[in-house]
Amino acid sequence: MLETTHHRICPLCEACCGLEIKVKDGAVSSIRGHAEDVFSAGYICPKGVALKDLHEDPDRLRQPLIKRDGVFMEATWEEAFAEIERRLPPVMAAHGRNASAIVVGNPSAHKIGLLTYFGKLARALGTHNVFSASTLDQMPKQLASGLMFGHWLSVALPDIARTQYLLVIGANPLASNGSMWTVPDFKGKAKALQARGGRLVVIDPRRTETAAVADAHHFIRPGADVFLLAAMVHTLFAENLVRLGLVAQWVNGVDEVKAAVNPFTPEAVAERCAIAPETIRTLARDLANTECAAVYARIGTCTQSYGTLASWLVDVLNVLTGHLDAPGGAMFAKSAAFGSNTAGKPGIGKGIATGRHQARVSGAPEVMGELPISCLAEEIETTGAGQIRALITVATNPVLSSPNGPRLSKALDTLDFMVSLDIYLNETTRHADVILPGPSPLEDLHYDVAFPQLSWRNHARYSPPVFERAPEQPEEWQTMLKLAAIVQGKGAQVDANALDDAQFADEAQRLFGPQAEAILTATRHLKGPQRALDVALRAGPYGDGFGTRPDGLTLAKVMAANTTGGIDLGELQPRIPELLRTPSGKIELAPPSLLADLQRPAADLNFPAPDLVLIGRRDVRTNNSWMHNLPVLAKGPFRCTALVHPLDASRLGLTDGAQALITRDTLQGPLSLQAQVHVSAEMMPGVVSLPHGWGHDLPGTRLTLAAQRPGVNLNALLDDQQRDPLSGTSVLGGVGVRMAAVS
Ligand SMILES: Nc1nc2c(c(=O)[nH]1)N[C@H]1C(S)=C(S)[C@@H](COP(=O)(O)OP(=O)(O)OC[C@H]3O[C@@H](n4cnc5c(=O)[nH]c(N)nc54)[C@H](O)[C@@H]3O)O[C@H]1N2
Ligand SMILES: Nc1nc2c(c(=O)[nH]1)N[C@H]1C(S)=C(S)[C@@H](COP(=O)(O)OP(=O)(O)OC[C@H]3O[C@@H](n4cnc5c(=O)[nH]c(N)nc54)[C@H](O)[C@@H]3O)O[C@H]1N2
Ligand code: SF4
Ligand SMILES: [Mo]
Repeated sequence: MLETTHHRICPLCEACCGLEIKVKDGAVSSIRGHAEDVFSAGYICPKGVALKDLHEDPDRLRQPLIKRDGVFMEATWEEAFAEIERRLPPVMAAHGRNASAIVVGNPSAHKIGLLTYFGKLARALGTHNVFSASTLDQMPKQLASGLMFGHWLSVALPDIARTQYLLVIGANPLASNGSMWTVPDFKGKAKALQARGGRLVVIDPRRTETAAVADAHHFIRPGADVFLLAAMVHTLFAENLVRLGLVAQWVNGVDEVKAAVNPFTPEAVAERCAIAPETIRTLARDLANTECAAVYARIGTCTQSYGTLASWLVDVLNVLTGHLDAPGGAMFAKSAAFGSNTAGKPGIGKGIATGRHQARVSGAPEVMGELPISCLAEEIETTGAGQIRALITVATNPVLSSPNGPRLSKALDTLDFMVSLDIYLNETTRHADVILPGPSPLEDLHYDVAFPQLSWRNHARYSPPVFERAPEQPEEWQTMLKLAAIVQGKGAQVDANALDDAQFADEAQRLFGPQAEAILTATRHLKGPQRALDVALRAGPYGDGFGTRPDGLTLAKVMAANTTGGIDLGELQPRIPELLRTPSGKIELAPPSLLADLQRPAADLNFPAPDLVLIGRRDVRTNNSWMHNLPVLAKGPFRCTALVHPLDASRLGLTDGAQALITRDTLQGPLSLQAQVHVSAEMMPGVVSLPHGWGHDLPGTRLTLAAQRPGVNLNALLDDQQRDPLSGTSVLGGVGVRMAAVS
């Protein structure tokens, strides 16, 4: 048979690379980067190639599973929905809406169906118990950005194409391919930056792959970023380096920031960060004195006790050095569709609110409509009104991805009912009563809803499915709508398409009023996320306005550009003041809640360093917990190793390749796991690095290959009670541990 060529955006990580996929005899014959892609220009990493393995993985679920007497049996879709209808609504009827909970995980950010329909399911449940991987990840950045700029998704990112100085803190884009910053081929772009005389500087407790290509790298004591950043801000004021630049007339709160960082002199923080005062000053001066410069920080600065403060201070530095919203500085993308910061009145808004309700057991405040995922186990365990008894998980594996996974695992077994939308029977979904699989990514259409809002360059790219779905396999948005209908008492028999049509007609009426009729007519040939996408593109900032701007974008135009690599919408453009949605219409440099929270690090300045602390790590051939079952990624050296500096190895009697016990002491007694040691001068002395997402040796899963080299679960050692109090984000690094050789 003839070989056919397909162009597909990779849905596996935030880089959103355009791929060229060849198909012969019904199977993938090759996957490579699509050289003509306007955004990624042919870049690909090994995970993109692994889409073939994912599509063909015999362990990937292709049919629903129902657990009967503790054993999973394959079932039809009709049987699965009937089982859910039989068991879920009664729990909610007996115990109230908050007795149900929903958790959504990382892959949902990459799926238009899951992302645009998740809200409908959550609203149908009507529960306060909404959790996501965001509170293991970027919530601090979103909270800080929301407080400063008025919208959760107005996140500034480096204009890498034009910058001359890039300071990267707690991120390793050479392994992760970038996060909260969609930047395929970071390495190529960093090299181009250096070739034009610019500099890349990295702050990380490990000499990472990114640090290795940087012009300078400084170790930092884990968890100490807030001190470094505050001292850099202090230096700007002390040395009269503050220049607000283009955004000057739109900034509130400069004097308040100056007063607030007063205690954080370079001398005061140096020991806490393990960075010399003169180095801190040089970092601040270089940032201020380079015309085009930006600070970018990521997960290493988020998943720590001062995550929101650190995320905020990053943009305080960008603002005070005149780099915010300036070409070559830290800018804002403007997406073609679903750009939440292009909606509504430009330049002013309601801002964001938190704490509209609280977690029942801990009292942790709601943030962005969610409660901290680390509260999930205690909310299931603790009896009383509002105790969680029924759970829906959507593309998430919190038994491995959340701190204190073993506790959560036990709690899940006590639920009255659990449904998982997932493509594997894994450490979390084994606890479900019903598992509903999504189609293979290659059977799904693709348009990135989230990442164009975080992209290094503006673009619009759509991919049709490469393969047809099996006739009985629903799209995931249909599954979500069905679940929503079941909990709303509309019955499992309801037709998802008809329901979607009715809901769309209502929404069009609400959003477009008198124009709604014309919009319904114009989109009559579409359904589901495709229809939502057409409306979003046409009503969006580059859209055709349903005919009022005939040259503008439509879904048809974006679809037609699929084979030629999508539509380029140009380099980042200044967006202030139009982007702002704060009530003042200004950038709030000094949000009161953040100034108040600075009391915590001020009190913590002289906290002594534990002898040894644990941090995490990513490898380019992994993706959190769920890609260890794919042959092309699983091969090669064992990756779940504990990296230890030679000085620590010798003082602790650890040898390369040998096993060691890593122990964290808790009030309830010691918690330990055993890992293979790799002695490496990459590490900062006193810091050990172990990746997360491993520990595939639990019973009852169906992950044949992953189970052969299971690794250990870092999160079995971490504490589910340690959070950044503002964002609810878990502390996943900088935790004091002991290490000893296993004899
Ligand atoms: N210690 C420590 N813990 C961490 C981190 C860390 O750095 N250190 N990182 C944290 C971060 S940043 C994140 S984002 C979280 C991730 O946390 P999670 O989202 O809970 O974890 P993943 O491993 O990404 O699990 C994804 C799940 O989605 C399923 N899946 C994959 N594709 C699809 C699909 O198309 N449809 C459906 N329905 N399901 C699918 C997979 O089988 C898997 O069960 O982990 C966090 N945990
Ligand atoms: N290959 C691969 N790619 C991925 C993923 C994956 O699992 N594998 N996961 C995806 C997800 S969900 C996310 S959120 C992104 C994350 O993307 P990144 O933020 O780039 O993630 P990491 O590679 O973990 O880099 C974090 C760095 O922070 C350092 N660090 C740890 N603690 C501290 C600290 O206290 N301070 C400072 N300054 N640094 C610290 C670590 O040594 C590490 O080098 O990656 C995404 N991409
Ligand atoms: S970097 Fe790799 S995993 Fe990420 S989008 Fe590109 S090919 Fe896919
Ligand atoms: Mo993440």
